[in-house]
Amino acid sequence: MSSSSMRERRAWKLLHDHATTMVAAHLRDLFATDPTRGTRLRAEGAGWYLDFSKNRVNDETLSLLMALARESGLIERRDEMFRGERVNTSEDRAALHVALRMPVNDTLVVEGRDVVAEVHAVLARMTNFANAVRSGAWRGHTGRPIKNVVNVGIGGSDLGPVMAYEALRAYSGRDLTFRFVSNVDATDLVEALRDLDAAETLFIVASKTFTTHETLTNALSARSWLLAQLGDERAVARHFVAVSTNVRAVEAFGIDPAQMFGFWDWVGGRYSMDSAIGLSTMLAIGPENFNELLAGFHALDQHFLQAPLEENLPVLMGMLAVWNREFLNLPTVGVMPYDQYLKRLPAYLQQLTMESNGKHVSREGVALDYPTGAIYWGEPGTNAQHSFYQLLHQGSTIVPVDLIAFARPLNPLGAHHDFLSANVVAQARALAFGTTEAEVRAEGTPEHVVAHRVMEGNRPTNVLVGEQLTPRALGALVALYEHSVFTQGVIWGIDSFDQWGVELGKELAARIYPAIADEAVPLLDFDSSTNALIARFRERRDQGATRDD
Ligand code: G6Q
Repeated sequence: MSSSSMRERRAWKLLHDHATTMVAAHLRDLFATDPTRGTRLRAEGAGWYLDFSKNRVNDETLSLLMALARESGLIERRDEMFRGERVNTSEDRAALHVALRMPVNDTLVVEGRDVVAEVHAVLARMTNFANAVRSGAWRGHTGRPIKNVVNVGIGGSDLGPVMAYEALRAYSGRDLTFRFVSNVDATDLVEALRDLDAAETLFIVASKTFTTHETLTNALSARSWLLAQLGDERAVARHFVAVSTNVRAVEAFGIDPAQMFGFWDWVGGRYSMDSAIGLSTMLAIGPENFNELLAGFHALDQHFLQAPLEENLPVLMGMLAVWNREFLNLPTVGVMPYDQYLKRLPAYLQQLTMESNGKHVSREGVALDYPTGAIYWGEPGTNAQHSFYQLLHQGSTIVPVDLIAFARPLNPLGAHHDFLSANVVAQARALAFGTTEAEVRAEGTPEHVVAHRVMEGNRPTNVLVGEQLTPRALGALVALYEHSVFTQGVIWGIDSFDQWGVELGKELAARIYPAIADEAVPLLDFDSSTNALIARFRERRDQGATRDD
């Protein structure tokens, strides 16, 4: 296994030379010279079908990419992660999210503890609690059953829960209302609570560290809102539960540790939706469906472990992402789910991909001389087609796109689904093949419009097709991206599991807060722009009318 810089590896050098010919290759020619391409360059696993034939690669590219994966130690690093070794080097901890979905009869002993047993002990507590709330056995302080669940958390303690709730809404108990509050902007909390009755509302305070400023601020305000309505401190016990690794801070907040659902330092925030952070998901879809979600994650984990690299979905997607970023110099990736229930998936994947691989030094802390994580973004199709796809088809920046779709709808209605599917297929084709000048002319296009209608094509896509959006399919899809992100991180030689870049902003906000909140704080000792902005907020915060005036 190699710890050398990516560009020093033999396979990288071969790819570099090879890329000089491939940058000129057009997908039209690649398809024309190989009629079997569309049925060869595809792979399947854990219920997902991946068509990667519309990437700007040929067989040599793929075999060199797999050589780079091997030379970079992908197999060894993958196995280290699955064994629970401390692959998160800068934080000196394991990244063992795969243990969160191991079946109950499995065993994984890490540093003397069977983590699978610990995971299932928490799952059993979550199950009891979810059943009690869903059946109405769990009563609020005034004796009424819970009708509303509000998850208070941010980042990894919010994006997974909200994405999963939206994605699996069709499986959720429709008699429960779910809200997700993350932003420290009071609007988020105020709007989430305005039509709720505290006597029927349960708050889940989800925070791994239980020190996150936004979450604690929101949780305290939620507590005040509850007490203002119910007027009794004892109500907190029936209306607040916590999901955390920090039992002391949970206790200090006033939540009984008996109502805390734990997890472990080896679960990273953005890898935690299948831990107790998924409590809101379990409350929404029920324990059986939650188990199905976990089974989907696990099935993809097994595929990642067992499938040959050449047929391995996350390895293929990860290596193609490296190819696009490093060799074709394409800086962003669009993720377009053709399923309305997946509308929050792009936001979820933004965190997963960019917080994991947006790094500038190697695992050893050495500055990298090549670009790493691409910028991920997206919106659900078909809406996106009517907004920014113009740039995808004819803009000067080429964006590789992941198109995600299902063969069967959850809401069959007339011709909707076939039309939706037709759009996925059409977009992949249009992006790859475009329209030539000759084709445009042949359609009788007026001469002055011809150039405007020409589409260069040669835009890479991955098309992912699942059978139907089930909890199992969602779990497998998320695990697919997790392991694709891991694969890319291994090639780049970075720590995909830390997030030091988020820290500076947090520290500065804590330092600036008193200067804005308290006129008595005299000194503004930042740069002149920061000082002037602070002064502006200070001066203006108490002037003018507010909504309550
Ligand atoms: C995720 C990050 C980050 C984290 C939030 C919330 O990988 O670490 O998004 O999830 O900052 O942290 P807490 O769960 O500790 O409140």
